[in-house]
Formats: sequence, structure tokens, C-alpha cells
Amino acid sequence: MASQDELKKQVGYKAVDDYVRSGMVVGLGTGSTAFFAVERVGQKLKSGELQDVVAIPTSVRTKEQAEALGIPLVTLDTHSRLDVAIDGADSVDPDGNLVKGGGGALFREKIVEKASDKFVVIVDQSKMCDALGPHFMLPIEILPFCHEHTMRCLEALPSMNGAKAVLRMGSSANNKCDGDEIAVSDNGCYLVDMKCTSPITDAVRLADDIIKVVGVVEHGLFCGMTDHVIIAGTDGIEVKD
Ligand code: ABF
Repeated sequence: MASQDELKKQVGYKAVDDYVRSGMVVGLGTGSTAFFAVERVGQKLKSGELQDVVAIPTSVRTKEQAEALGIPLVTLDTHSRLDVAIDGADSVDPDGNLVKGGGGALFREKIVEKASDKFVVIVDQSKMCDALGPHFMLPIEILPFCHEHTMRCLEALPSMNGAKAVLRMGSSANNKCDGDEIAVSDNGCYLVDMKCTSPITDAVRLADDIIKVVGVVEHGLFCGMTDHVIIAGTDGIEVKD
């Protein structure tokens, strides 16, 4: 039986093989699954199977991986539209709504993926769920200024259904700091994980309520953005459009 890493590699490579063409502007996701998509872009540029591709990374660590692979990088300031973005997710519901941000990169992921003509999500079967919420904590990026106040405002949202706000500590935001320090995102912000005990029944409504809380930078609900989900399961790969 294929290991979880092998499953992630299968979907990462397939996303690039199926959706990336020469001359494209490509959004490079963050996380252990997106790692393989980035690897495949680098491989195909090196072999000449892909030419004239430029990429926009969604985190410092993806930027570093892409640079090491020789992938030419640009930014949204010079390239406002992308042809395709490929990224992982923490949860995927039956409608293709996502929870993302377990890796702490949700802001840069969302700004890049919103600017992409096509958004391809690559996951292993464990990320699929019937409803967002209890399956994986909902990450929210907030300003450090008065962050405890902002956390209380998030908990007070009726649509949050009593979820508790947990300030992310240590390297869980993939930043170089030790376990008893507050984790800091690539943007210098804090990350809060909302422990949702009940299913999120109206993700669009909750997303709208969260973003209105003063102090919130962005949240990990990616609603109505997904074009394709490539799912690696133990009995093969499935593509949901
Ligand atoms: C990233 O993919 C994050 O938004 C999400 O947390 C992560 C999933 O990571 P992995 O592929 O390592 O499970 O885009």
C-alpha cells in the first residue's frame, strides 16, 4: 500500500502534469503536499518539458524551495493574474469549500489563489470531510495589537457557535521560534485556531462575519474558490471538478 508521502507525491505531480503548461504564471502552494507540486515544476523546467514558466510562492518556505530548484519567481505586483495555482488544504467539504492555514500561510495562499484563473487543490483522502469545523481547527490570522481583544470578539460571534480561540504557539506556524513563544506568520501577524465543536453549516456567512472583526487580517475559510480537487486514496486518484 502507498505511503501517505507517496500519495501526496502522486497528486502533486499529477496537478502539475495536468494543469501547468509552458508560458504560464503558476501559484505555488505551501505544505507537505504542495511541496511535491513545486518539486515537479522544478523537475520539468530542468528537463525542458516546461519552458518560460514563472511562479509566485505562497510562503517564505515555498519561495526558498522554489529558488533552490531554479524556478523563476515573480510577485503579484508584476503579475496580477495567474493561470493556475496548486495548493494543499486541511479540510475539503463536498462542495469544495476548504479550511486552510494549518501551515500558517493562509493569507499569502488566499491572495495568490484569488488571483488565479484556475485553483487546483491537492489532498490525500484524510482531508475530505462531510462538513468543515470539527474536522480541523479554523485558522485566522490577526494583528498582534490587542490580539486578546480580537480573540474575544471572534469567540463572541454568534456564527462561531461557541468555538474557543487558541493562540498558536511555537513553530506550528512554521516560523523559527521555540515552543513557548507566540508563532508569527510570514506577514508578522499572529495565528489563532478556532476549535469548532459543531459543523460549520454556513461557511460563507461565517467567513463574512469573521472578516468584519477589526483586527482580523484573513481567515482559513476558502469558499467557492476551488476548480479541481485531486484526491489520493489508497485505491487510486480521484479528480473532482
Ligand atoms: C497549505 O496546505 C495550508 O493551507 C494547509 O494547512 C496545508 C496542508 O498541508 P499538508 O499538505 O502538509 O497537509 O496550503
